[in-house]
Amino acid sequence: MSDQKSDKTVLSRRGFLGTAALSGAAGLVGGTHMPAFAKNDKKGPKGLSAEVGPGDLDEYYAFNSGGQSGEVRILGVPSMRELMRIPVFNHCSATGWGRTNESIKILTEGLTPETKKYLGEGNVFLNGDAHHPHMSFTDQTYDGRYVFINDKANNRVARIRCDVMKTDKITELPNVSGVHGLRPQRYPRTGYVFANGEHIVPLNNDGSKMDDPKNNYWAIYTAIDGDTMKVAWQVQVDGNLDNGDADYQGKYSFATCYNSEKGVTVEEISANEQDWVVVFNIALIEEAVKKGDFKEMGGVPVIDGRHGSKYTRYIPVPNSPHGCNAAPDGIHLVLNGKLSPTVTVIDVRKLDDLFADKIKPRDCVVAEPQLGLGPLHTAFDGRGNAYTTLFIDSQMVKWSLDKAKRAYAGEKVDPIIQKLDVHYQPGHNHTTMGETKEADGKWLVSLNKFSKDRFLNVGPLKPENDQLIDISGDEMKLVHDGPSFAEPHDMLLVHRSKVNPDNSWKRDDPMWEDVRKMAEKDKVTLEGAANVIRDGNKVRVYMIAVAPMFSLQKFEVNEGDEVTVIVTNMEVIDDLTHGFTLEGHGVAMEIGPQATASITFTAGRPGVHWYYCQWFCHALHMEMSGRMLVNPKKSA
Ligand code: K7E
Ligand code: CUA
Repeated sequence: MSDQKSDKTVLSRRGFLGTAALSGAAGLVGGTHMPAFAKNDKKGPKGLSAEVGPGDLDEYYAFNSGGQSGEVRILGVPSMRELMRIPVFNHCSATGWGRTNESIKILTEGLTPETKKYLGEGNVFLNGDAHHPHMSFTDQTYDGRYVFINDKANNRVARIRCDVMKTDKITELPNVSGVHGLRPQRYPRTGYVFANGEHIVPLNNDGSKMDDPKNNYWAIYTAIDGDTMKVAWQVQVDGNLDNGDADYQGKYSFATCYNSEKGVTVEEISANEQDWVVVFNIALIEEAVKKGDFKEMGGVPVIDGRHGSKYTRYIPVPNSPHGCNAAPDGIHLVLNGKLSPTVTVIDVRKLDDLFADKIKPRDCVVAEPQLGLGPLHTAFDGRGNAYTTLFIDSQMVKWSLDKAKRAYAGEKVDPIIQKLDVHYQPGHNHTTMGETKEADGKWLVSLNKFSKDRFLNVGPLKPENDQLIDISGDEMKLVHDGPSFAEPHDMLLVHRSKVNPDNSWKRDDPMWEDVRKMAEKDKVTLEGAANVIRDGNKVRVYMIAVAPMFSLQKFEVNEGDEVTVIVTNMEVIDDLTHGFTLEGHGVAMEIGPQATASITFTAGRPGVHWYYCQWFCHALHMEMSGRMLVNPKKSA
């Protein structure tokens, strides 16, 4: 089944960059592989069914990144049904994310002083580029507390609370450009969230040292405290940082580098035949922070982790490696070669000796199988098999870790078990529970960057294609195509037993702490019937929502007033969400059962303006409305 001969083509730089990356030649981004399965066959080889009947529940939650859409999406697996969208770095018309006071606070409070100044008081970034959603761990497995995700576009890391499936903290990382790879600490718990700065920039990026990138530009590795979402420490490294992972022991974390050259053009960046993976020694770094062996920059400790540092090691890896994946055996780390047809396997048990300088960096390598063209990411089934995406070959390759090690040791054995065509050009892949010690080897999802001819034509912009593959048997079997909008880079697949969201908000939730304090000052309660408080030209309008009515069906303000509307949903029934939309003011928000939400705007338009509930809630939902009367300014 394996096809190693045809993979012997070692990627010449000219070949890859010239034909695939730059020109997008038809053979490389076009589908040269025919689908090797019956189109309507939804059963895997062992009979695992992707069919989830009406009313039946999926076995797994998938948390998909929304890429440049800036959000996170929840899917059910194996049905691949999209269940929910969680606004994170984006702006959401339905929920008012980016517009409500509660979301603006979350979107602004973690910004650096420079960014706050640049955006101006109360303004938020409207975009983000979300790549890597990962759940918090306790003792090497998912614990259902949080999902963390990076924003490459505006250098942020966000946290989603899994009890209500809403974002609750966003932190901008100082000193960093292009926050890309992100992974939580697996053991003893999260703990740290590790985030990679992909782009090299001057350390004091203030315009003073913009030339001579080789000497003046740096990449920064960040550890964020997952409990407080504050930066714990940063490490200055040589080269750049792409993807990362953490070990299963809580001792080391890792980041791949594809720009050891510190180039600033494609040619420069991909010049070297080898780049590296950086290994971070967590205990030594923590000690350095305690002892004060750092420079403080942007309010956080920055440790020198460049070559020669005792806090890091650099292990050479061919060639511009991308994905960085720790196997659930707790021993192996796979670095995906990208421009090299190989993946490099490291045994993390050798790292103690590496830091003690008893062995050389490459002595940590225990396998380097040649898999095919464009290996980007690897997932695991918990049975000793690995699954690597081949971007250029448009394939998923299943291979044996053990055989790869034996081949590296000189034995004549082929580690490749099977290659399966995927449609087309896969980036990340993910297996059920595959990044935990509870990897169960049931399903694999291939997140493909192109769909081409797989769906009805929707115009020049095509969906991506998230394909579901049954890996429960000896052979991988493709069972489902899943179109998705821009652009799931990564996914986490967690068993439903680990995730237990609430059906309703709790009235003492910290989300509306500020509004509660405001109500106390105004001597009203959020749960009280209806109050309009005037405070100079500021007006606070408190109301509750119970289907099919707002407790205020009319309120009056003056032109120019700054109006804050605070709505509390008093429903005790599951799934009874209300909304508040004010016509002609760009004002809309979601109010979930037992939640409070608030929104502030200027009453700039004299006249009658209706507000209404935009969340269908009742047979009289259309009638769930009221009027804001704005008195014109009296002319002097
Ligand atoms: Cu490979 Cu940002 Cu994880 Cu995209 S990265 S594919
Ligand atoms: Cu309340 Cu619709």
